[in-house]
Amino acid sequence: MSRNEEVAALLDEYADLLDAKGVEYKPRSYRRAADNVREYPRPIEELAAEGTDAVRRVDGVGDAIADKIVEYFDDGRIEELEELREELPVDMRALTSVEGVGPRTVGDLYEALGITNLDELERAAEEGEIRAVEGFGEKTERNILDNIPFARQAQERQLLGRARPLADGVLDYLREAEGVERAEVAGSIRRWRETIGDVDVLVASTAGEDVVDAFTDWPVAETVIEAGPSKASVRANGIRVDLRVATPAEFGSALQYFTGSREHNIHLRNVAIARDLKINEYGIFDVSEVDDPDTGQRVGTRIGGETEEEIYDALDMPTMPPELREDAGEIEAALEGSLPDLVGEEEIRGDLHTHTDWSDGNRTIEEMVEAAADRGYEYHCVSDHAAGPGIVAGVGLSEEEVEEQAAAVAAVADDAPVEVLHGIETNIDAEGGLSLDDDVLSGLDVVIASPHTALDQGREAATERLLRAIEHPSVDIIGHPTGRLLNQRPGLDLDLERIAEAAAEHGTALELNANPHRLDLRAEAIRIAVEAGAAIAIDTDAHGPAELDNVRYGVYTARRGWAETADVLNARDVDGLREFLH
Ligand code: DGT
Ligand code: CA
Ligand code: CA
Ligand code: ZN
Repeated sequence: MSRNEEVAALLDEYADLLDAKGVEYKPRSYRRAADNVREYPRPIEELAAEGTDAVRRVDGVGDAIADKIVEYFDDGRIEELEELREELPVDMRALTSVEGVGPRTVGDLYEALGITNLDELERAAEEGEIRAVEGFGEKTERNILDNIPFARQAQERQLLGRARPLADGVLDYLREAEGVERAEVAGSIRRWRETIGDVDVLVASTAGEDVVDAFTDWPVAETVIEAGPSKASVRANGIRVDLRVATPAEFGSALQYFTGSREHNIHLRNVAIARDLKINEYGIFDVSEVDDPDTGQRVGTRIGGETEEEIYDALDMPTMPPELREDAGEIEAALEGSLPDLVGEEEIRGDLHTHTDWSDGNRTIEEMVEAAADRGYEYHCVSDHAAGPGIVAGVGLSEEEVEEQAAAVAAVADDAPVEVLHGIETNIDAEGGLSLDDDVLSGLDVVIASPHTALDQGREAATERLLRAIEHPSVDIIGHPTGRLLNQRPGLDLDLERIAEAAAEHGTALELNANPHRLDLRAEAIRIAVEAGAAIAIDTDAHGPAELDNVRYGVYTARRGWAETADVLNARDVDGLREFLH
């Protein structure tokens, strides 16, 4: 790992603080240097070890900046930056996330009112103190006040499950708009990250301004944040959406660039440099005849860029799915020809974890089974809550109710168009014990065991607890293994290697709960599970028919975890599934 990003962040911070103090010009050169350090293909610490002259080889880095970088690696700090931090002890990141508040405003407000954070900013605005500061007026104050709630929210990343439908909507809209040849999402949303900073949209068109006009007229857009000839940003449903327009000839390279991740792109660019190629958002260029490829964006002989395939192809790689582009070994695998053959959405044959109105679901067994059939599934498992720790009294099923439900499920199964399985979601208590007796559990088709309480216990206890459930002969699936809720609680801290190995050994599947608030196990854990040979069950935990659609978030998260079709329990046909369950 190189430390370029770390140094770039310090230079950016330095620039912000200079800005806040009203210094002219200098901030710009620090930001430029930060960008170039960030993108520099070699580790900056190697240059720093060679001395100031070596560091100056980075574009835009002069003596003053090079000295600071060397100082940072020598002393672990930059004296002048420390001084500025002391002079201006502000939460720059939070304050500048308020629309209309830049570093300069932060400096002025600190000087005049001593404001250092969002709470203080809000209080000053509410009390009318800001309008009294020179250069500020009532309107600015009002704007600041209006924008603070959004700034607070923006500090939290949006759930994929909220951002993705918005992204689908803007694509549908843009694809109908005048002058749009292609429209795709890019960025983290195209990589299906579990949370999203903003939604990036890329359009191929020769009529940039028309596309920008259509975009800013999108009925869902609440506010236009900025609009230029070939890019614009709006806020919609509280989420920032960035549009960029590329020419059709450069669309592929722009899509590749803006899909990221940044780490993937940096690694890819280094592969290119080693072959005398240059890639950027404008294309892929042969620069073997060029003395200094950094002199411009479109230097050398252009060899592709209309499609993403042309870029990867020129580097002797298959075009890898966006979900893999995290620089987590995918480039090495692509060069070796060993990329995984990822599970696909259409390969899921049924949902193994769903609820009905027998517990806290909102539909009958018949309605849920019908919804599964409508989706084209081959099987469907009814798995209501068992009464027990963490389940509201009266909601979970008692042993008698499980027996009664078995008869009800059998009645529906008789003439259902899909195979109907009767399961239960039992609770794993803090010590690993299960709700319901063994003889009840062993009579069911599917037993899901989930942790619902004591989600803050330590790693050792949490791991032991789950291991006990994994080893239980009746348990088929561990439901939402960590119990995390995105942006709300971290869930159990598990020794995943041990969990995954035990799951593989005992033939217990680990769930990838596709509910967008959960996505549990997360992608990185799925990868560990798959490597250990554990089966993955991609379940929605649906409490109504519409939630069955959440399966796509599970599938794409599984893909981010390098899961192949054979790794996924509910990609098996009924016979294969039954074999696993027995
Ligand atoms: P997010 O929005 O925080 O969830 O994450 P991303 O990955 O969507 O990041 P974003 O929106 O800042 O930028 C979109 C993509 O554009 C990013 O994944 C890679 C590319 N990109 C943006 N800035 C840079 C950069 O400075 N260098 C490189 N190599 N790529 C960049
Ligand atoms: Ca983004
Ligand atoms: Ca963006
Ligand atoms: Zn459930």
